[in-house]
Amino acid sequence: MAVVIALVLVAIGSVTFHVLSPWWWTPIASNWGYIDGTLTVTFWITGVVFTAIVLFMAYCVLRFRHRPDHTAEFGPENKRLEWWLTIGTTVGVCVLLAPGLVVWHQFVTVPASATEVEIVGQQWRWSYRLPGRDGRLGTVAVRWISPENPLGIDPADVAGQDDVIIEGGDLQLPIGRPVKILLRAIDVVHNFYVPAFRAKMDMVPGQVTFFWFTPTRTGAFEGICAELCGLGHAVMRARVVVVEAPEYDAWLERQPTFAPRVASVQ
Ligand SMILES: [Cu+2]
Repeated sequence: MAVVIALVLVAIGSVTFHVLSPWWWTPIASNWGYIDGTLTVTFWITGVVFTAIVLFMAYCVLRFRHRPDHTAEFGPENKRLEWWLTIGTTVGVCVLLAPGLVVWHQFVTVPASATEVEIVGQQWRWSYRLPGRDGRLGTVAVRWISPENPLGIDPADVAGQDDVIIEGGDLQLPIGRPVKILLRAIDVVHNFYVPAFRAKMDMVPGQVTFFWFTPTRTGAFEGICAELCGLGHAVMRARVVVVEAPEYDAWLERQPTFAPRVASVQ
C-alpha cells in the first residue's frame, strides 16, 4: 500500500510542481512564439503519458497484489493491445517531432530583409561585429587574428574597414527589424543563448553558424553561454539591449570601427 501511495504522490507532485514552478519562461521578446508552442505540445504529451503510466503502475500494484487465493494468469500474446500500443506510441512520437521540424525550418530560413550581426565567442567573453555604413561585413580569416585584430578581419577588404567592433560591451539591436546572427568561436565550442529571444546556437571553431530573430520588445535581456566551455563558463554573460531605431542609430554612430583601430597601432 505504501508503494501505491508513493506512486500516486509522484504523479500528483509532478503535475503540481509543473504548474506552481517558479522557474517559468521569461516573457518572450522575439518572434519565436513557435518555440513556446512546441514546448507546450511536448509538455502536454510527455506530461499526460508520464501521469498515465505512473497511475497505471499504482493501479497494477494495488489490483494485482499478492493474495493467498490468487494465482497469476500467463498471457504472453495480446495482438489487440500490441497494435494499440504501437499505433499510440507512433502517433505520440510523430506529434512530438513534427512541430520541431516546422519550427526548425523557419529558424534557419532567414528573411531577405535581415541585417547581419556577428557574435564571436572566446574564453570567456563575447565580441560583436556590426556592418558599418555600407551594410556589409568584411571577410575574416584565422590568419588575420592578432592582439590588434582579435576578430581576424581582412585588413585589405574594403567592406571590413567600417565594421563596428564591440568588445566587452552591450550589444544593441533595433526593435522590429529581423537580424541574422552569425556565430563564430575562436577557441572552443560556445553557445550564444538569450532566453528571452528563445534562440540559441552552438558556435564551433572553424565554422560560421547562424540563426535569426526579430526583437519584439525593448529592454535589456541577459545572454548566457549555453555550452560548457571551461572554468569561466558560468560568468560568460552578455547583455542585449533592444531599443527604438533612432536610439540604435545614435548608439551605432558612437561605436569604434575597424579602420582607425588598426591605423592607431601602425
Ligand atoms: Cu562559452
